[in-house]
Amino acid sequence: MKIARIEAIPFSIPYRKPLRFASGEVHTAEHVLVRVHTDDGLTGTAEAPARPFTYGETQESIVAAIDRLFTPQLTGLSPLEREAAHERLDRTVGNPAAKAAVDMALWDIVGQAAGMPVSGLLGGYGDRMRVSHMVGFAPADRMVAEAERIRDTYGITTFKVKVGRQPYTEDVEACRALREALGPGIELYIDGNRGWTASEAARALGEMADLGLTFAEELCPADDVLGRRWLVSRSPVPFIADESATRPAEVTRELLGGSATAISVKTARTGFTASQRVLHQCEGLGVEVVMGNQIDGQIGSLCSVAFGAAHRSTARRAGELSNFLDMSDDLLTEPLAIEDGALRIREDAGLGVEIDPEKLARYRQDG
Ligand code: MUC
Ligand code: MG
Repeated sequence: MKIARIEAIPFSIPYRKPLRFASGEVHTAEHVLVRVHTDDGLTGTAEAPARPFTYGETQESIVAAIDRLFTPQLTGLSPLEREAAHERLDRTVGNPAAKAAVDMALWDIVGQAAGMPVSGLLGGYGDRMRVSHMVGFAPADRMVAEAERIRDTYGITTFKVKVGRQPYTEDVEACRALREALGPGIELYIDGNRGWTASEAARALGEMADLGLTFAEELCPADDVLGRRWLVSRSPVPFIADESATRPAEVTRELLGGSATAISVKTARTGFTASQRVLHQCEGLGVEVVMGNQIDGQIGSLCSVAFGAAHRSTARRAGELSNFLDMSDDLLTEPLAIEDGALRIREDAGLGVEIDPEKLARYRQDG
């Protein structure tokens, strides 16, 4: 079985409600559907979300990287030769979402060929993850109303609150309002997307000391090297590296440099192969991990839950799996459903991704 061709199809689906955070905002899911076809008729599927504010990739650059660089390099390899595939992909620097989608599509093919679910091949720990919902910027009362709606509708009891606004007191107020409205049984953690300085973050953490936060993520830029170390050494809770730790070498640098004490694992940027490396690094070093969300659609969320449910250390916490709820539509024939606060993996061979051709025709951008 050989890789015969790879399709990179840009598609755009509007959000019902935009997500706003310190490094940007998303109004439309501008993603790329990646389909790896083999010479014996199997097709592996994944999606790459363009996140210029995090990785510099755009929908156009993802399509170009796959069409011009990766397809010629991978054609003719077996989907089992993933190590060789990565050696070739790594000849190009950057482009994490494009590479991750190709990697996950290859795993989808391997699962289909073996007649087994990818989640089982990765580790098979469980069949679901509890879900953590991301609450974006809005006035405090609207953030509270959203969290209550999500709790009441889906049974979700873990929330990641976007912070990093100026002045930081607006975020402190929002977090306090969330804690007061939701009560002590709800888990809250915060993500600053580099929006504060180290001193602002330290003051904000001090003012939120009584709110029982579990984690703090990327409150200030990792590029402010000494300020960030200073902040992390004083943080009362584990400090998650997300966009500063996008590959195994960066994970090592951030953790050993004292710039982080926990890691966000995102299949949208490290696929399954490198996500496992990151996870094993974290397990070996003894730091906690969170399954993060790259504002994924349903295909991406299915990939995240396949990975997160497969491993003990990711499955023990709620994973960020609910951003797709804000999209006005998606491409799967059978939509994902969050029930009792959890998202289940699909038990089909491979990833269980089936694309609705009419929806793809409606949302694709390549004519
Ligand atoms: C997150 O965890 O930061 C926002 C920007 C991005 O790259 O991912 C999202 C969520
Ligand atoms: Mg983050």
